[in-house]
Amino acid sequence: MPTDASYVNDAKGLDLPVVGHTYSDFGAFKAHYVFAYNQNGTNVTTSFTPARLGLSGRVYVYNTGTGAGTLMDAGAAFTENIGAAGRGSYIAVPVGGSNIGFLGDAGKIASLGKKRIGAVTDDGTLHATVNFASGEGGVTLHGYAPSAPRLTMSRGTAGAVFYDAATRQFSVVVNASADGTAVVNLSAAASPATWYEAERATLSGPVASQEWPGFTGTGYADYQHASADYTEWTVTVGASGSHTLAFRYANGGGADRPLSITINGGSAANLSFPATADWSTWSTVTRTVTLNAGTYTIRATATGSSGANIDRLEVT
Ligand SMILES: [Ca+2]
Repeated sequence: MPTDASYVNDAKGLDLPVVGHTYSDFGAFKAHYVFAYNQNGTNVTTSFTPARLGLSGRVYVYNTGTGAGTLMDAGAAFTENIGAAGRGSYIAVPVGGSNIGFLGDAGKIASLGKKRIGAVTDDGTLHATVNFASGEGGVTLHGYAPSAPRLTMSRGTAGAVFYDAATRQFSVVVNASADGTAVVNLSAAASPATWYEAERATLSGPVASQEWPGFTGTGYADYQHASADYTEWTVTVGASGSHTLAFRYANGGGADRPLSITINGGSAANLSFPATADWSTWSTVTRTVTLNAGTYTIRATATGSSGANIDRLEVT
């Protein structure tokens, strides 16, 4: 069923992809499935606001086609380019006190369908009941965690938990107990590093792109010009002292593509972004700075050569 927002768009004749929506209801925990397709081939951007689906607080939005996900506030708009003939399929789940964004069965489109996932609660630990068919083998569960998750089993058994620190996604294979169910308990420590995706920063010149895979969030900043183009983040520093600015990037251009870094418009200093093997190989360069607690704007400006593809800024 289309959301109210897409009915409104149709009624106004606006050129926006239709967004459909359904959900799996576990009481306080609801997993929302969002479907977008390009109705008329001219507008390629889909957008929805998780709060308007009924979510609040932190949410994790996962693209079931690309496997990319982004942690965001429910009140913000999730926007993604789905291409001229595109379709987009997303799962949006709440991220509660456990810090886990639980996406359910990695092998199912309705990954938190009630036939597979019987219950989900989050009381600081996320508890999920997994239902198995008679004689069924292992089921792969997956989701978001800001750091390697802790897993215990109340019923059934589990293999090793795989955690990818670059994407902040985990997966684990669980097996049923004799009663045909498994109950997993998951939690994760909040990460000391805060991520700021480039595609959600202020882009003056660079465009948000998704052409090359391996990015986090919903894309990266693709610089267009050899000078003046900039990406500007607003970041919050909690404690005064030495901090690391880590820029994740890809540079398949074969040579260094330095960017000029300024903080609050202060003195500029170039930072090297050396070539990576290709445009889908991502690396990180860092700069150490001393900052007092507070809010800062950090700008990365093209200085004589088009910039690398910038995925995100991490501040620790
Ligand atoms: Ca990104």
